[in-house]
Amino acid sequence: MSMQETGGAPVEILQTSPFALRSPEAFEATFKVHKLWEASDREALLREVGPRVRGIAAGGKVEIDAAFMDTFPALEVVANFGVGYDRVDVAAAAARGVVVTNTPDVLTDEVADLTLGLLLATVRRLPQADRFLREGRWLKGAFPLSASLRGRRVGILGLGRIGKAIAKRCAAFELEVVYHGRSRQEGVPYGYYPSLVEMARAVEVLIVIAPGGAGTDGLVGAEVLDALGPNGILINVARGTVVDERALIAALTEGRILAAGLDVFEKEPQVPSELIALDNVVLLPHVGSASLHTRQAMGQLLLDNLEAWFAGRGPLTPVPETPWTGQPAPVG
Ligand code: NAP
Ligand code: 8YV
Repeated sequence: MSMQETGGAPVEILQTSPFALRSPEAFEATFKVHKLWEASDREALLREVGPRVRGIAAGGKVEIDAAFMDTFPALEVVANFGVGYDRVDVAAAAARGVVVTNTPDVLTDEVADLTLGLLLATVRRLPQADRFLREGRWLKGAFPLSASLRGRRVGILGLGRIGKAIAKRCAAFELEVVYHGRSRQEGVPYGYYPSLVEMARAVEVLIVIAPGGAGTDGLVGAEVLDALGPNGILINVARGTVVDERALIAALTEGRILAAGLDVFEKEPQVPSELIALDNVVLLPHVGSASLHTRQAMGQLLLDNLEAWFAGRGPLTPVPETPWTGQPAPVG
């Protein structure tokens, strides 16, 4: 089914970066898709198609800010590839009557699985053990005994969809879970800490899975890391910006925390050389949701949002800052 405007022309979409789709052919048969990353002259492409673009399929590092949105006077919807939408200026979108959608739920279990894998890898030093074997060092002696997950309390910063899935997995590992967020949640079986520093003081593992953006910038800084303490393990699967990277490097280097497992970084894909040089960190290239199965499900949900919007049914998963008011989109 192609989305036709009056007069027979297909709805035009700007795609900012490549992402997984079960059927890219279906996407391109449904919409006229302009691929920003393939353009030899991006400015020229934007000048040419900007006035006709009604939807943006957003992913990768492109910031969808107010100035970028102004390139598209007919813009109705920004469909974000990912549940985190910190690269989209949702206030600017709301001010323009543009709806923003994201991809919640379809990646929750995948990211939670990865988080437990990263936690185990960090505490039991699995990548270091793998390197030890490959380098032939086992032939000369046993791998040094590691720290243990046993007896640790886990504090979750951000007990949302993914945070709850992580908490369930932690319970299966017989780990006590507590959480911090801006408010206490009714009906959850985990202890609540209104203060992040107090929670860090009470746990030996801190898992960060709150959204990025201005509200959480540098939330985990020196004070929180010092409260976590020399036996403490930090796991960040949220956004690099939530953790003060310089403070983290200092705490790891000086043994003020034990170890860290990081899937995200402040300026990814740039990772500070100081982190790479450390032996008490496990570093992953932002792979929380990165299985084919889950990335295709995310791509499908993005596409379903665009199709629903341009069929006049409204968005399937709008972000809270741009709720759908029930005004149908102009039917294409
Ligand atoms: P969610 O359901 O919206 O949960 C977010 C949680 O964070 C909520 O419990 C919220 O609780 C808390 N929170 C929000 N602002 C906060 C603040 N300023 N201080 C403390 N807590 C705060 O989102 P989700 O689906 O679980 O996803 C969470 C995030 O994970 C995404 O935004 C994304 O950045 C990241 N993520 C990373 C990967 C990866 O590949 N590594 C994959 C998927 C998602 P309160 O409202 O009570 O504060
Ligand atoms: C993706 C994510 O890696 O959903 C998110 O917020 O961080 C990940 O699932 C990313 O959005 C796509 O590059």
